[in-house]
Amino acid sequence: MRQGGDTIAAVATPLGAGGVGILRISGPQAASILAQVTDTHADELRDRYFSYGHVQQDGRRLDEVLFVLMRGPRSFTGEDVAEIHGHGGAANLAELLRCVIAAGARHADPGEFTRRAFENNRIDLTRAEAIADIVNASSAKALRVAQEQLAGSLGGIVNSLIASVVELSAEIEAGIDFPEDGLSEIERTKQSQQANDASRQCLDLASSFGVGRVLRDGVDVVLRGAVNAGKSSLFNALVGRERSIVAPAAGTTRDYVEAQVVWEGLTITLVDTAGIRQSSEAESIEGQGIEMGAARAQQADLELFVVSSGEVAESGESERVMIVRSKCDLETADRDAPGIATSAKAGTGLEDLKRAILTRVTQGASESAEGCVVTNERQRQRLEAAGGYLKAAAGLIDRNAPAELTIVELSAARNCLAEITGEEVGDEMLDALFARFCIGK
Ligand SMILES: Nc1nc2c(ncn2[C@@H]2O[C@H](COP(=O)(O)OP(=O)(O)O)[C@@H](O)[C@H]2O)c(=O)[nH]1
Ligand SMILES: [Mg+2]
Repeated sequence: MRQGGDTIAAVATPLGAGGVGILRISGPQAASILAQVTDTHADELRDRYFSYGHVQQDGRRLDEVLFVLMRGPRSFTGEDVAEIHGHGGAANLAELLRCVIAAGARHADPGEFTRRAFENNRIDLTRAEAIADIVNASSAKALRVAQEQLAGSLGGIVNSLIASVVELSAEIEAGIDFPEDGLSEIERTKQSQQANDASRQCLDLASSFGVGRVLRDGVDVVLRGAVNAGKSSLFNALVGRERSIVAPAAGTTRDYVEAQVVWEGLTITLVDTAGIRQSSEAESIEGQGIEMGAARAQQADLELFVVSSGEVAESGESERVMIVRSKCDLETADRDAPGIATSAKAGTGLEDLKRAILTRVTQGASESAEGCVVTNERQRQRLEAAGGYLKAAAGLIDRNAPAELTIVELSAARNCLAEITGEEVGDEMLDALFARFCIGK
């Protein structure tokens, strides 16, 4: 990532046909570049007022546009920010961007606008990450979690945890300076309780990652079972369209087919795999397909083991495996057999199956006491570490250990928490974090 200080530009809207496309410019030269490309006087540019005009290059009109200047520090990045609203369309926006680059801006790196907002203290790291999550949200629930995080719910909780740890440290530190006063049993109990409470809150938030991940990324559900069990038919019935080939000939689905559905606001990726059977040659295309399907099934959150009615399931229910009976419209169907009874042909049992899947994948997944969830592994890991240090600190207080030792644990906890909000964070980590943003964000 290059140093800030120069002026960056990028197309902020997706490249494709659209009514309006937006070009964003940020940096010390934003105003002068905007004035130059719109052939306006810099003093005519009023802060936060939209103007109508044209982008021109060498006296030639490129597009009819609306433009606005938002002077720093009251802007998204904290720098001067200009926006040019032109007509949508990849070719038009590319031409406008070329014109802005020719006027002195450079192409922005992925996430560079948001990174500047973070580095200029406009937003903390939890909110920067929430922006990426909002942009990428594929379901209503994922969007809600990201919006809450953008509103500062996680940042707020982490900041109050930091405040509580700092306060406790100060109190203990004061005890070092006046050791003759000694610490009463009551005070010690109170301090250890405070450390324990903070620890529990950290661990509670860390464990919300289970549900946070499910809400943000959705879950993978894979269909497995013998060839001809009716997996592809069930898959199509659940997806609601013909996505996977269904045929009476065994071995029709060669490797695996995926489709995304959104059920009750939750993104579910359904995966149809090749059936399980000993292929005549392990090296055959079908054999490879079966292996690919098995590998894909390994990564799934839940496996639907499909068994034709009238046949015996060769796999049992488990935490990861749900038995589903197919073809229940057939005469041979056994009503008392285990598993959820479905018929792709008659369309029966599908709602029961959906409900069972949703219950299973959200099982035990509760949001933290504050109703806030942690959505990425980085946050989870830092919270768990902070929780560990705080617990250790509480133990030291209980044992009346030297105050210096307790303070070491508390400051380690504080550093972990500060990494979540980005108060204390290395360049390398920021590079990795912003690299997952798209250009123009
Ligand atoms: N009667 C009946 N036949 C079904 C049903 N689902 C699938 N089949 C038939 O079973 C055969 C295998 O289906 P398919 O979905 O390709 O199974 P897969 O190999 O497990 O993917 C096909 O001939 C389907 O028409 C069902 O609900 N009822
Ligand atoms: Mg199939």
